[in-house]
Amino acid sequence: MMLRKRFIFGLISLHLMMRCIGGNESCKASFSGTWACAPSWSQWGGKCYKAIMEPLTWSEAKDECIKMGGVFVAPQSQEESDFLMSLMSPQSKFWINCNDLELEGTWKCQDGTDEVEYRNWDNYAPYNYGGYEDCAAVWYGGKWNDLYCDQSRRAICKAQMSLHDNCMRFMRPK
Ligand SMILES: [Ca+2]
Repeated sequence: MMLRKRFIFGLISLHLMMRCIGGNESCKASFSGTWACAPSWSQWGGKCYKAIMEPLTWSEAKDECIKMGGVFVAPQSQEESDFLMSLMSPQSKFWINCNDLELEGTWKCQDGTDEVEYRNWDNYAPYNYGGYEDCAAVWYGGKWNDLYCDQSRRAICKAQMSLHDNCMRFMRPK
């Protein structure tokens, strides 16, 4: 009897799996779907954002965003910066994708591979304290400060929205 129950349960599970994996008619019918952010990512301005709450070094944060299917964010406007701060608890400091590692004093900010012109340095920053503060973080009041890249801070990743069908699958565009 127990075996029979298991068999029936197995059949039902298999059927449900095939509905989604096999791309049956009900999944195909809604394939046009909607653009959405993957679960646990927050949507803003047509993009998806996720905070990494575990402190990481600047380059670890950059790698982690890629692993998560996104890019390390550098805000492109005050509005985007305000949104990023809302993802963090008040006054939390976090890395952004800006550095002057290549050439001291020449700051490069990138949103993925796109150059970002927006800057929001705090008064007197960047200081280059000690001669090697080469990575930028959002500091008090949303202003930026330069820090040693090997400090551990939180960070935020940004990703494209993905197509979401009624089988709860997300397809990230290439
Ligand atoms: Ca520097």
